[in-house]
Amino acid sequence: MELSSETKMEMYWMMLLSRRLDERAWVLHRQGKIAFHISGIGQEAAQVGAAYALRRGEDWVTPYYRDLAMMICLGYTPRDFMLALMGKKGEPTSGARQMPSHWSMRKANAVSHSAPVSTQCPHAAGIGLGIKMRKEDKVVLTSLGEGSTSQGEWYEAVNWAAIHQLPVIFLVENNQYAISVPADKQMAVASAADKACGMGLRGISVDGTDVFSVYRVVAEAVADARAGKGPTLIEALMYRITPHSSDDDDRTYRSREEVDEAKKKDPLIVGRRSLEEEGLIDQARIEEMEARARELIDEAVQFAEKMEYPSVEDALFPVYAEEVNRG
Ligand SMILES: Cc1ncc(C[n+]2csc(CCOP(=O)(O)OP(=O)(O)O)c2C)c(N)n1
Ligand SMILES: [Mg+2]
Repeated sequence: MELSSETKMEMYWMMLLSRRLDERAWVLHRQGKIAFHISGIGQEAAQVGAAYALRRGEDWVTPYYRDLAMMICLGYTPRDFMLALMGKKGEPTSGARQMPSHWSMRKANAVSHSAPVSTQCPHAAGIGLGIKMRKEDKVVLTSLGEGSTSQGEWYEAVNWAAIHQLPVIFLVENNQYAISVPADKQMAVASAADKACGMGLRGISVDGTDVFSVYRVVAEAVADARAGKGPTLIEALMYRITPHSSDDDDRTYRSREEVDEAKKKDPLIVGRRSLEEEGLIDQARIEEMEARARELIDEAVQFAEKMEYPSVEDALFPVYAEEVNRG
């Protein structure tokens, strides 16, 4: 489970690339080039840490809309993201029919989710049951926000996974808010992980701004799941640095001081600090990464801008079973 220096650097790169992509989405929105963006800024460490604890491409994921960094780790590209934001032809998750950030990717075993929050959790429990019945050496990870742990679907999924000891990891990305509602108005317990004790599974809370801590905790849960020890609930604590979405004005419900304070624990700062302490990263290396990210993102934006919109006929795909192998 020890990470090599190379892998640690790669994880940092994944966080950096996702951050810059996400920031570009905000710019494109303010330029009037895209209609909507929902951001994962501040949540990259949890997503990258979790993704690296999986056998990517073999294990299953049912992610949620903030998981850009997780998807990047699974092979989603800057071009894919830009095509989705602009609703252009060739968008790989749904042929540009889903909202942006409603990910899925067949080659990565990443299952599409729909707009009602937590509905990806029963999907994960079902996939977990399938894995168990087929005796496959796989796990499934689902992610959601802390507000979404108020949903009935979530309780049903966790309860089911615990009863049947399914290989499921429930990753709660606790970013302190559900749109404008703070976490203490969503739950009476101090931590979403505390909810586990009422349902008979392990519940662990971890610093979700530290990519390597999240990796360790999720890797352990994955090892348990593979060993037949059933599901784990993991709460990764972080802060939603941006407004809920490009349609939200967070100044109406939280102070700038609060946001500025949280930014001190930005996952990119935390990650950089630990790599610096190990002597793995310096300013020159960071600048190199920044330049590479800018180049990739500029290219992706240009590619998507030039791409046409899907044709009317494309709306029929994949309505009929004979078409499902396309793409
Ligand atoms: C069932 C359902 N109710 C309400 C909404 C509207 N909605 C979209 S995101 C969201 C907040 C979810 O908060 P949380 O689970 O903490 O995730 P976060 O957005 O903070 O990452 C809400 C209420 C929805 N999509 N689905
Ligand atoms: Mg939240």
